[in-house]
Amino acid sequence: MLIEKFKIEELNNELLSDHRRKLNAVAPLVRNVEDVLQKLIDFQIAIPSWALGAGGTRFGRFSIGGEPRNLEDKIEDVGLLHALNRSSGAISLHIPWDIPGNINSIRALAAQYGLRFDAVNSNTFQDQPDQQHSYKFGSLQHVDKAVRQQAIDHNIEVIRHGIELGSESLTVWLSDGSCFPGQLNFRKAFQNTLEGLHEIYKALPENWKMFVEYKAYEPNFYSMSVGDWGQSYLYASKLGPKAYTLVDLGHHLPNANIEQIVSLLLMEGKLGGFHFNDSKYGDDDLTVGSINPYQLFLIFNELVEGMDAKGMTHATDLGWMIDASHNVKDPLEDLLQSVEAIKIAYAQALLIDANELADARNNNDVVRCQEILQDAYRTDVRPLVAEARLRAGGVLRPLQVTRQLKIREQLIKQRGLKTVATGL
Ligand code: PSV
Ligand code: MN
Repeated sequence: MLIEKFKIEELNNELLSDHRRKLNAVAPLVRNVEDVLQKLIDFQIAIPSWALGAGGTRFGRFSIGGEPRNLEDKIEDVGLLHALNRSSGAISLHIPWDIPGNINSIRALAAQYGLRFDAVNSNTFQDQPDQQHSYKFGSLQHVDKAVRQQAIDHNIEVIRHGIELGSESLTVWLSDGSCFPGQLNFRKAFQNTLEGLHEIYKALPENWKMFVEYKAYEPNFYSMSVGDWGQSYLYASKLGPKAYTLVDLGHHLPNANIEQIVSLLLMEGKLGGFHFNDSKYGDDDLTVGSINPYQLFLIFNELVEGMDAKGMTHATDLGWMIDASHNVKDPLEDLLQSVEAIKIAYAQALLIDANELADARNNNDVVRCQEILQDAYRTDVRPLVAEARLRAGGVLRPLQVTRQLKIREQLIKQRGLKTVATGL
């Protein structure tokens, strides 16, 4: 579904005076407002191809209607998000959920919407109908070499698809681990996994990165073979300079200090990418910023500070992606909310004066440290985010427009009520 340029202008015009009033209130408070706006314009967050349909739990799944029926529909949905917010300019594919059929037409379609292909993701956590060996007891960690080889071959196949699409990174998330004590020799599982990752690493093109994603638990509940950032860091370090740790916000044990993890990984040059979501208990895959927006801001504070310390480019030197599921919300609306929450946290982090904070720290002025952070966090930066969107050609209020234009109703008309998208 394409939204005409004139329509966007028309919708914005109605809201312009209200927007200007709000922007004029906040802009003078910001030191480097033009710089902040440019950084916001540049910052793009990839949308995963598996997050465009209704999600579910093991207890059930409730369709929302008009869900994408194929990869083309998914690209169209991300194109729509990007037209509205100008911040979702990339799509990340999960193989084999979304194997591109005709590569040229898929690439052309994405280009038409101004989208690029972000990291490709492999899947050795489910058995596919035509698969020879089962991953029931793991993939790269498996005691049987044939299973390990199958998982290696699959990852290399995913890289091949990625090359065709123009992706430049592979994300490997392994569900490998054990459910019961005694089931696994931890050392052997680690060594097998490392060996397999090495084989995959060797197949990476020169300019590619490999992201090793960790997760504390689920589907294995006693141990995970890439269970935390320490293990991921160990693999990434042993693999070489193209391997990095990927942080998925929902993959930690309760109360983990994710901002500290981020800071240290950045310091070591081993932070590769992000999967944004939010959670109350675990890997809840909730809308970014819906539960703990302050934590998100603190994470962005470390990201901005850590990237600046290394002279990195915020928009392009790390992989930014949403990884969420939508059980009760319309996925398109949910994703718009997530992107907005990320941009707000990023904008707030950009407000912090690093020198002022350093000074307060050096004087052990704990109170001032907190004030500096919370001043930024409590600044209403939404008009800045909206202004960046406006300048980039998007709409001032994406959510409102989605409803005004009756997007879901139109998709249901176009695709039908009972469509099911591939994914979990
Ligand atoms: C695993 O929970 C994960 O976060 C990985 O990134 C997978 O690729 C994705 O979710 C699958 O939904
Ligand atoms: Mn993830």
